[in-house]
Amino acid sequence: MDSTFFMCKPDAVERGLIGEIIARLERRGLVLVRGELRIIDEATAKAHYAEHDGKSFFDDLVSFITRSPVFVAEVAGPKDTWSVVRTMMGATDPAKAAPGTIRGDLAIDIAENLVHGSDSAEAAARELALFFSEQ
Ligand code: IDP
Ligand code: MG
Repeated sequence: MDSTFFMCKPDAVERGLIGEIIARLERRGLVLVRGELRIIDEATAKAHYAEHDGKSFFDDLVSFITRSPVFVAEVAGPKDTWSVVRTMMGATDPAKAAPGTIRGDLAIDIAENLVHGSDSAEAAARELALFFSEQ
C-alpha cells in the first residue's frame, strides 16, 4: 500500500464534515490507516506551509489552520495515493473546483477550502513524518 498525508481543516471539523469527507475517500477504496483530532501549534503550521512563507495570505493561513482542531490522517491506496486524493479534493479555489470533488461540492471560499492533501510522493513522506513522527 502507498500512503499519503491528509487533513480535514478547522472549517471542515467546525462544520461537522469529517464523516462526509472521510466517507468519500473510503467509498473510493482508500483506507484510513490512522487519524486523530489535534490542534496544530504555530511552529508546526509554519513548517507545514513553509513553501507559502512570504505570500500575502501566509499569516491568515497560519491563523486559520491553528484556530481549532483539525483531523490529521494517513490514507492508503494501491498506488499514487497522493494523486488520487488530490483529484478527489478538487482545485484549491473551491469556486473553480469541479462538481463531484470535495471542494467543488462542499466549499466556496479559497481560504476555507476544507481539506489538505500532499501534492507529491516526497511531500507525502515529509508531511507524514511531520505529523506522525512520535507515533
Ligand atoms: P492546496 O491546498 O490546494 O495544495 P496551496 O496553493 O498549497 O493549495 O495553498 C495552501 C492553502 O493556502 C490553500 O489550501 C488555502 O487554504 C490557502 N490559500 C492558497 N491560496 C490562497 C489565496 O489566494 N488566498 C487565501 N488563501 C489561500
Ligand atoms: Mg499545497
